[in-house]
Amino acid sequence: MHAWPASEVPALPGQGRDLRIHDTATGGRITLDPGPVARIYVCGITPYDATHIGHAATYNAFDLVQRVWLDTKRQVHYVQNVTDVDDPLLERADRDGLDWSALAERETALFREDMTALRMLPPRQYIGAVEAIPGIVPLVERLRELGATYEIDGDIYFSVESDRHFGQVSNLDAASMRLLSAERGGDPDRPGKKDPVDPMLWMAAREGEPSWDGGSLGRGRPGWHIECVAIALDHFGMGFDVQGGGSDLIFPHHEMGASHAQALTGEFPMAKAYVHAGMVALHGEKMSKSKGNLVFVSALRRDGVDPAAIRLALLAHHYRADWEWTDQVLRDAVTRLEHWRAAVSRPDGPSADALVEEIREALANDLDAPAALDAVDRWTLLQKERGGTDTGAPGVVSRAVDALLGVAL
Ligand code: 5CA
Ligand code: ZN
Repeated sequence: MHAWPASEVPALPGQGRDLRIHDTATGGRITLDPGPVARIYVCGITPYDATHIGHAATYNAFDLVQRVWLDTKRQVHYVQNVTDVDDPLLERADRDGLDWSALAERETALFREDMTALRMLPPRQYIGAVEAIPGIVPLVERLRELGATYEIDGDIYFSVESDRHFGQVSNLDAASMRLLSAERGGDPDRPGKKDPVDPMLWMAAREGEPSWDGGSLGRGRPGWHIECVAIALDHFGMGFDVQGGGSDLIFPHHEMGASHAQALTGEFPMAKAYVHAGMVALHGEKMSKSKGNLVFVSALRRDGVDPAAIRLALLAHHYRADWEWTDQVLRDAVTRLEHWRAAVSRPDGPSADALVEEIREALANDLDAPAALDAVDRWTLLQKERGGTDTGAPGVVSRAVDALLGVAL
């Protein structure tokens, strides 16, 4: 599947800094030391509705990871999936009388437009679940050979018992796992399960639902977690740098994914850091397609909101915080954008050398974008109140804000 076009990332003077980031699995901050090519897998959308601000906030966090790495002169190998077949997508297509694949295609196309408008750097590979099926089948077969699976009425389940590191991503107790499994696509109450949270690897074909040839597995479709594992292992193998997504993916999705990979390879861990963005709410509740309390990026764009202002609204919140989208959040971002643009459109200004270092340090410090915005605000205020004589400064600020924060002034 094709991704979307990359915006230019201006090179900056001086040296970027290594990223210190919060890792969900260990609960602490780690300094990542990727090789010359940093590897990051970020879970993509399930395309049954348009990109909302919550999605955009999560992709913004991982876009910052990329930008910090690029600033250290590393290359970034970024892979993202799109869950273009899964229960919620089929249910929505059914409800609206649409063909499921046409719905997925339409919403994925809109997602690409939104990502482009927001200047999110594209993944090198953008892979759909459907196109990943030929790679998924042999992995499920291999897990079966290893004795890590069992069957209920033709559906193949993964036994979490088969990975001795199971539980080390989320560190949750059994009761919490069971609760979250029921909420997030699992079936803990199905009779015949060894462990209530065991997830499906391969679902036998259902009447009226799409299915694919699964070789020795029979016709069916893949489970959700094995989809991301197959794609990540295909491009990276084990021990890649970052597995990313929103905090609602910690359990079961990233826990199960890590266990699938660890059971398959006997290696640990799957990723060096498990990084999770907080949840954006609207009217007091998590913004979610299933609840329908959504603010769409495309709708804001249609209303004439500058995508750079949307991006600044996202950046004003620390990626790990849960926060609430309000009209005021957007108004503040629009005002900030106006101030910044006015400040960089003058022919000279106060020196920006220290500012570039401040932005770098803020982002390297667990992606502290709000601190980076404060630093730019301070330069902007100085520019407004006192000005300066450095003719290169406005250009440096503009390039730094573009390269490190993805905001075009
Ligand atoms: N296709 C799967 C991942 S393989 C999926 O979770 N799709 S999704 O469309 O539901 O979500 C896409 C990404 O947006 C995930 O990383 C999810 O954690 C994140 N996300 C969803 N809702 C919110 C929200 N309200 N705030 C922040 N991030 C969110
Ligand atoms: Zn995923």
